[in-house]
Amino acid sequence: MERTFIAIKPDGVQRGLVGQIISRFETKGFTLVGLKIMSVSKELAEKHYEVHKERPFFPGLIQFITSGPVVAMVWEGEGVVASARKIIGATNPLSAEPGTIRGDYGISVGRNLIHGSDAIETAQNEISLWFKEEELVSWQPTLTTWIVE
Ligand code: DAT
Ligand code: MG
Repeated sequence: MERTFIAIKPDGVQRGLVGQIISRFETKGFTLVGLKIMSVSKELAEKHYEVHKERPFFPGLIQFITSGPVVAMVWEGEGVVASARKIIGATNPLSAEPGTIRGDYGISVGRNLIHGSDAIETAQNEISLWFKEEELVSWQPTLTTWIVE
């Protein structure tokens, strides 16, 4: 089953939005299979954002993501990678549609609340970077037949 990596960034945690953000994925019908709050090391942050290492915003991005607790999650379900990106909204919260997480809660690209994997392969790499296999729980919610035909 398809899985994606989602992280609530330090601004989302500090602003007390963890519950509301988790709710968006839960009520959509996706299944939470991994969850932890953690301090992010510089090494993990740099690996996670490696594709952006030449960009001018990279140092600020690493500083920000390591500046406070992050809530790391793995969500599962059909089409979850692309759907989660839609739920999250555009990278710049000012361009993100109302109804998306970034569209509803943010105004600044450097404080955009949440990360979501951008493709299935990226998701697999990010999940193995952030979680050990034994930290993930495969389970079948009893509600499934009411959500998936
Ligand atoms: P996304 O998080 O939507 O996948 P991305 O992968 O292009 O966006 O960039 C990763 C993060 O880097 C993004 O969430 C916020 C930061 N970022 C991106 N572009 C930026 C910019 N022009 N200025 C400042 N920060 C930026
Ligand atoms: Mg990205």
